[in-house]
Amino acid sequence: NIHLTIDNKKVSVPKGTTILEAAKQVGVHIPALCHMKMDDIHIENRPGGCRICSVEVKGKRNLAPACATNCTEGMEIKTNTIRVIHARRNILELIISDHPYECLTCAKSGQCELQTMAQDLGIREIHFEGEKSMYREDFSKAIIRDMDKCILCRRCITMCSDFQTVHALSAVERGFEAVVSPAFHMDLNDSTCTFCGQCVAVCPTGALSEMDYSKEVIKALANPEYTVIAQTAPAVRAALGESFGYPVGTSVTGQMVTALKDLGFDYVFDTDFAADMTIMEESAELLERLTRHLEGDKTVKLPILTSCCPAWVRFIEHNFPDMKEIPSTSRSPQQMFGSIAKSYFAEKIGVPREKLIVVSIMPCVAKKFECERDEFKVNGDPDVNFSITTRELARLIKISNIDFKELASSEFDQPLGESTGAGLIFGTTGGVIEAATRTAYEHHTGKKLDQIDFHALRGMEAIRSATVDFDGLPVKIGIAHGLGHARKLLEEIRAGKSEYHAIEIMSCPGGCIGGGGQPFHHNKTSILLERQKAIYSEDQRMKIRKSHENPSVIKVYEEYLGHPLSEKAEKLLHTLYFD
Ligand code: HC1
Ligand code: SF4
Repeated sequence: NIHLTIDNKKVSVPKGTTILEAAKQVGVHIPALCHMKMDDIHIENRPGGCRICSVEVKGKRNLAPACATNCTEGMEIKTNTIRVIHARRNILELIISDHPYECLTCAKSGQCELQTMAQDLGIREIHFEGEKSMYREDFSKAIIRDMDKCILCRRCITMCSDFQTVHALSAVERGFEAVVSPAFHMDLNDSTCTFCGQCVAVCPTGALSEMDYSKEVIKALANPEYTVIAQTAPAVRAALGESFGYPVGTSVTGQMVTALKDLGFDYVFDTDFAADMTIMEESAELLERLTRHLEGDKTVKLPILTSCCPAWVRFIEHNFPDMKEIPSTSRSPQQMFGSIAKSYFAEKIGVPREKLIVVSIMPCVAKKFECERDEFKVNGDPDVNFSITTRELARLIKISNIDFKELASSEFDQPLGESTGAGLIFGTTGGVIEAATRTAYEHHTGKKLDQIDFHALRGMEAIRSATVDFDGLPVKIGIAHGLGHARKLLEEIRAGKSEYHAIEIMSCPGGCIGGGGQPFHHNKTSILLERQKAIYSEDQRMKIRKSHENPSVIKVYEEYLGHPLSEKAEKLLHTLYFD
């Protein structure tokens, strides 16, 4: 171990520890802007670029960046001398001099790390003059890039390249013209971006934000010609409370439903209902492929891959176009919901589909892109009209002057609001495949599961695997969250080395609970773990915990679809990607 002092506090750390990490161990806070580290998902961004974390090292002429300087024996470090504070303030002023003063209207206001730091360091005037705006804004279907607000911290590049292996973003040009951008200054829409939103989730400023559809939703709600329906994704309820001061990991399902009713939605339904339908279809597909495989059919492709994550779908389309037959053809719950709402439910209440507006509340920004895909439109009318994020919903609630903390809880409307614990656990990594296992096991074996919780499928490890015994048939299951980890599993399949029968893939760290549209986690993976706990404990409390036991789902099959994989189900609930 190496021994040193930080602000006169003795500390002993292993070789290779940075000053920033060592300082944390003795409770010394060193401010940092570009640095980001998320241990549980093995992500680190330390370009040593912003220099805000500069500290004084005895005997050295220059200040040292704490995030990029390793501790050495006998070091004496001071983190808050006049010289350090002066340097930090100067650096921050220089950064701000090249940043627009739009705090009052910026989407990130109140959550912006640059704004917070300017307050913390007491910046009251800027002594430097920066360049005029030189970048155009880039509006994709899901994400807005406003590069005037970029501080070149490169956290987005780390997420996009290291974690997702998408490499849609990199730093181009030099000096004042330097900008983070897709190659050749392309728009995100034309790039290989998957719209996973992980760059948005870690951006310290308002340079990257979600495309905001709140105004469109407000207009629809105010128009008496429309019947407006909300569907809420599983992961939203586990994080929405954070925007209203609830402790992390508080499920606010009932209050969320009340808030949506107060906002004026005619029906408040649950995406979890459609997640149960997804399980009906996807588990039927899995069993069909497995049976044919066991019968020696060489044309059948295994493993089957879940396909409810739209960023993941876009990733496989771009990177593995030779593997078309592998993903499940089942649409995502968001899209199954839209399709059933605008057919079965529209017929039930006698409203023509053009007069029905479906709004989804999602933890995700890629869902905005998904509902605009041509596969999910009927004569140009999208099955889901608008998808808004958890953050946009929180803003809508605040705009409407609803006091969220004072709301009583209420129940989802019926029939598309009935759901099970299986639909709910979709919100966390491992949940989709656990839900599918609960149903596929019972359908395959004809036996009741004694133990519904498949602990072997849970956790936060990047790639996990387990073998589930289907009454003598060992079913091998793989799970990956993060597209870089998914890539590894796909390369195994391509090389003919995969032993899995079924694989769940989600793009975001932790699955949807870590989606790019959730309240900002400020790079704390502990927040994702708390949200995950909230999801599993709500599942425990649910009366029904298996998708095939959802009475409203059973009814839709009886009244409308027939059975999973029927002709009508194929038409309304399945799709083919890769077009
Ligand atoms: Fe998800 Fe899904 S779980 S993709 O993570 O399959 O967004 O929450 O709604 O569609 O149900 C997201 C969450 C969500 C879909 C479901
Ligand atoms: Fe990369 Fe995802 Fe951001 Fe697209 S949305 S640029 S894929 S991190």
